[in-house]
Amino acid sequence: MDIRKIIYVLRAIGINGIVRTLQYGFARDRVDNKYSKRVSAVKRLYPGELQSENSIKGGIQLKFEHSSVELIFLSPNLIQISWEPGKPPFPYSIAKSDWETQQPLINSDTSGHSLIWGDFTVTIDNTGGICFQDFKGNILRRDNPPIREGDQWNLSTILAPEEHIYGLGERASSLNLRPGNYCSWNTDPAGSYTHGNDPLYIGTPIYLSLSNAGSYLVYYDNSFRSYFQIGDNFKASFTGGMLRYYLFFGSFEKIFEQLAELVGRPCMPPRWVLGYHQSHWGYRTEADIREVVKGFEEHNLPVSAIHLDIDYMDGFRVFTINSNRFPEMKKLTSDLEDKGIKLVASLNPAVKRDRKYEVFNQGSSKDVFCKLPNGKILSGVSWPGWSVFPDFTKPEARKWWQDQYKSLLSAGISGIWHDMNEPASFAAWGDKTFPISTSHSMDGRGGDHLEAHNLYGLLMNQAGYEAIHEYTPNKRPWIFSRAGWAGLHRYAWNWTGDVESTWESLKQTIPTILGLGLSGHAFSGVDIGGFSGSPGAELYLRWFQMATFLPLFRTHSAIGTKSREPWAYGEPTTGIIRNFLKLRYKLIPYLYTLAWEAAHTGISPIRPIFWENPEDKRLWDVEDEFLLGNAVLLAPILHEKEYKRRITLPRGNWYSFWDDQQYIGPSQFELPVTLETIPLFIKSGSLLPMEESGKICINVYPDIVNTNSNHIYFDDGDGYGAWRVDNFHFNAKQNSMDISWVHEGEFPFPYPFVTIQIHGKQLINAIVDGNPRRIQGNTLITPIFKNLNLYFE
Ligand code: MIG
Repeated sequence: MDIRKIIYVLRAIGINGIVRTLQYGFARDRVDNKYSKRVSAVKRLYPGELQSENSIKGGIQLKFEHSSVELIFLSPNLIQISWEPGKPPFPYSIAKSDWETQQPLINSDTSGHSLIWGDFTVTIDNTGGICFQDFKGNILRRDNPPIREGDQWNLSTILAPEEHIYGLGERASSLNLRPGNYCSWNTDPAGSYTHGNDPLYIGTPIYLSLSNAGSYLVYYDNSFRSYFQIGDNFKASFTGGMLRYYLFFGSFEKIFEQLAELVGRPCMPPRWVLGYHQSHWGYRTEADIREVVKGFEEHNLPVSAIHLDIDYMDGFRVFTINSNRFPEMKKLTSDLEDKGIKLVASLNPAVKRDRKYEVFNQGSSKDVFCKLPNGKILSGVSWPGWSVFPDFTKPEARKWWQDQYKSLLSAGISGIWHDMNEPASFAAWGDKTFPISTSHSMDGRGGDHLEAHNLYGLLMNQAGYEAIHEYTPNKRPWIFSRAGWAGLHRYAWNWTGDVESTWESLKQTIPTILGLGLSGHAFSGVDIGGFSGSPGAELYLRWFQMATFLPLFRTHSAIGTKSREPWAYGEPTTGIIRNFLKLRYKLIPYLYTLAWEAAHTGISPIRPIFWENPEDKRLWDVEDEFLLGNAVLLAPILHEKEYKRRITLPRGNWYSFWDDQQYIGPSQFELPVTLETIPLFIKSGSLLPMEESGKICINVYPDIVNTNSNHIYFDDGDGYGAWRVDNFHFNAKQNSMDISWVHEGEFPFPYPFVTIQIHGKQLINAIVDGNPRRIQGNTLITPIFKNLNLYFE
């Protein structure tokens, strides 16, 4: 621990807190020494001799001397493989189990069995090695026979020399995870981290492989602590459970749609969430909050949400509100609501061990807290001091926890922030979480912390989501969470936690968020300016400019750091930030459409640029750019005093957002930049809807080679009422362009007129549904139409 970290910890938890972290360290070690299974030397067991084979629904089951395996096609693009022995995973992450499997074609010969359905073939040989191929015979993946060592499963997958690996949840690593060693064990790095720290808060064992043969995705449905060594081979080790994994094949779209079907789709957020959020661990009172709001008003800056960090509580007692600091929370939330600002409140799973505290007493009498093997309630250390923790793997505990949200929701809190749910318990050394031997219900079937740990955050989010759904049924729940697992996005967004306030961490944000998206976590964000320090004006500005294009757009910072509101740095920073804030708000129709798409497809709005053309290898390692949906490519500025940067564009024609200059891809070039902007490109053939002062402008970027379809989604912004999707079909030529417009859904088009703005061409004439219409420069204002014919110079 460096001195800064010690000061941070002292400041945050005080001397008594530090003593408790020592006590907890001893207590945890004592418990684990007493109850943990002692493993003596174990044999490495290969599957051994093949003994029998059976055909089962959707596939085949093979029994070997030491293990058995089932291979099941759930769909033509999805295969489930389960090696036993070992406990089957409790299906917390799984949203769909009733797949309409068909019987694949099975070819058997003396060397093994091949299963064929659709475009994919799986072959298992008589030693338990498995090979996955597409219809052209390309080998997508090859698994050696898995090895069993005691309770542990080891699987080694042979990688092609050029193969790239992406995902594995939240990683402070390069975008391509190869080579590298990673662990899946949700971990609070305690106050700050940067490039190279592993594991972090979300260790989802999902990755995408990209090689000359194509790509596939794998989900290891095993929540036990696991290790991944990526070198010549991909070696995965799971410390318990059966070895169950799912493999997804096909185009990226197909892969991610199937993943979303298996682990569930992200939830559609309310529209306000896409605005700007202001947070600081240090806003302590109602007066602080009102002051911040006033700052936004005085500086003419828009804001949609203010966050309450743990100081709003009464002595960090979860689900309480400190009545000295917030005497009238309800009045505060409704005053802010009048200004279009929501309050979001932070929650931790730790419940203070305090006999005068209702939540603790109730939870104790309902028997919802985690216990040790001797039946005693587990005590850990968190903000409130000695604390107990709900066992979210117990249905009664989830239900009880769910009931607690009522008070916050009825005080008008609109969004919930779940923190410390890795779960974290402060310890002076060792693993800052529960003892491994902690017993968990696992919905009645029992398990220890080795199995339940990684699921803890997911299940806390489930309880929270269901609470909001129940108590405010006309609102869409919005939670964002620090920890999670596969399926997290059914309930919550996430943010990347306590990143350092350094240029290095700014740069790290892009691969981290891209990796989260490729692991099925569609909506993420980062503390703008970093969490743990006080960035200078330029770093804050560059961070802000990048985050303008991320789903969660929030400034947040640690206690004791300098106050960091968008006006904190004075001019020219505030003015530039104001422009980016305004741009963000203009882009909300586009962002909202992407959120709606993600809620249907599971595909993150934030994608690596290789998404555009996976065959172009020059794109495979690009980790300083990203795509926002299909239309927008960002190349943020990630270095101090950088006034030109190298741009890589995928194939296609790209327009600079700022000046409509056209660039043809695939290409690489240097682009001069200023402090005022970051490079931003729009793909030809796209439309970019932008809203301002109740008016909508549809920016049209013609593509004279291909026809293109684009759409925009609208609804009321919250709840579950009517919606509409406006589909625009583009057919552009050198000198003209036709746009046809049809819509689905009942929600009325929310604007009386649309402005059509043409980019990259000189407009000379426009015909709307057969009638000429006046143009002004490259702009045309018209009511809704069916057909628009545009003529260019
Ligand atoms: O142990 O609630 O990541 O965003 O400000 C620190 C205080 C607890 C960690 C979160 C951070 C939050 C802080 N929390």
